Amino acid sequence: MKTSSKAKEFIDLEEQYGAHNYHPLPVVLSRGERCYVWDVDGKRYFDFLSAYSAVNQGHCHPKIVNALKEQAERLCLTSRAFFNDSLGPYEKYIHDFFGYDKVLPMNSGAEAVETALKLARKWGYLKKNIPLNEALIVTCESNFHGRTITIVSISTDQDARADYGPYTPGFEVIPYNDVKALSALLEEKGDNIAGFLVEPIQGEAGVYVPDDGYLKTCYDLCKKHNVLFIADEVQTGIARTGKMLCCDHEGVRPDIVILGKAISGGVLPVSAVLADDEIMLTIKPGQHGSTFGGFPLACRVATAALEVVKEEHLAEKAAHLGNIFRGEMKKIESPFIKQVRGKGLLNAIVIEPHQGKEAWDLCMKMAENGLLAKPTHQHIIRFAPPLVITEEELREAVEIISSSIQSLG
Ligand code: IF1
Repeated sequence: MKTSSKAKEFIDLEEQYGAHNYHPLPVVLSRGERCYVWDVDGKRYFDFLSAYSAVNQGHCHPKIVNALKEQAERLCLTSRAFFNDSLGPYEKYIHDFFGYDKVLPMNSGAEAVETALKLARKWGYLKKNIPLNEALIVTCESNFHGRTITIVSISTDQDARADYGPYTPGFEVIPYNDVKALSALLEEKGDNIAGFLVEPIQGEAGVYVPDDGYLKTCYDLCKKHNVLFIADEVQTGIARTGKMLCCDHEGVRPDIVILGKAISGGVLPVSAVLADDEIMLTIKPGQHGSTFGGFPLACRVATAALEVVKEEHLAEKAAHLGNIFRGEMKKIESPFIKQVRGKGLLNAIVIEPHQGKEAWDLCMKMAENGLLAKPTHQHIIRFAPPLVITEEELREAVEIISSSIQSLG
């Protein structure tokens, strides 16, 4: 893949003046529309990352962008020191949309996860009567919940956590997709356990889909031990996996739902924590917050973004197109493809390195051929296009993926 001198200028600027905490593909993007992005040289690509599933509604969706423009000209930020005429209507909209008593608005996904952890601890002390400072929260190996000190404290990924200690205590880590491990831990320490935090599908781990019934069984175990079931739907939520929430596939209604990314259609950093009164009202004024959390701009943008998901039937589309995508991927005969997995339009192929070529090489080849995707963990490539992609476009993209794989050797 050739990098133009124009592209190189931008890459060099980041290299020279930005922290080196990422290793991007050498593509410099400057415009986006629906499922496409264009680089600085005008070359068009299918976006099969969707900003890690933040852009489910497609790039620069006109309805969302208009909501942004209209509100930006009226009122952007008030802080929560005063009321404003965007937050209340948004909160009611979220209540009607997801069916929880209350929402606590934040900005990044990590902040929403932190909020859920705080809520679980508060609830643990105030409602479950766990002795003070003894509350435990259970998490899973290979999780990804964000980048704060507490969240990396529960990570099992050395890149994410090394040299950031001392780590936050009060967590237990068990294997993912292992009901017995959860059951045993609950039997042993259930009285002190406030919550179980889980991704319905592990994204960063490589789109690791648990066995059917896993979430439901975990939920039932949590209920048996009076433990909060906390779903991190930051990546799996908002129609990505073929249902509005991934937990909907198993009819599970989490006690706490964590949302981020696509709740704003990728237009602003917006996140949210949903819970019923018994849990949410344990946090009192002054006990949690954020300057931007629930700011008027975010409220209007997120409302528009959720309206788009409903109006354009994105959950149904994701379910339908996901089946087609996995079906087509499984038809490709190549020594490179070890496994195809996923749900809805959150998919991955596991690459078997072959003739010295690995996932990164395939991503470079696909970029050359007009499709962007990113490897995770060296041997896995995630495929998650915006949900507004049409079936025709999806089939065109499948052709690019297929011919790129064949041309690798
Ligand atoms: C990075 C991955 C995706 C998330 C879940 C919370 C957060 C995330 C389930 C935090 C964030 C990100 C962040 C981004 C890479 C990325 C990612 F590759 F690491 F796994 F999406 F697939 N819960 N995921 O997936 O949300 O604070 O970022 O808003 O950190 O490099 P955030």
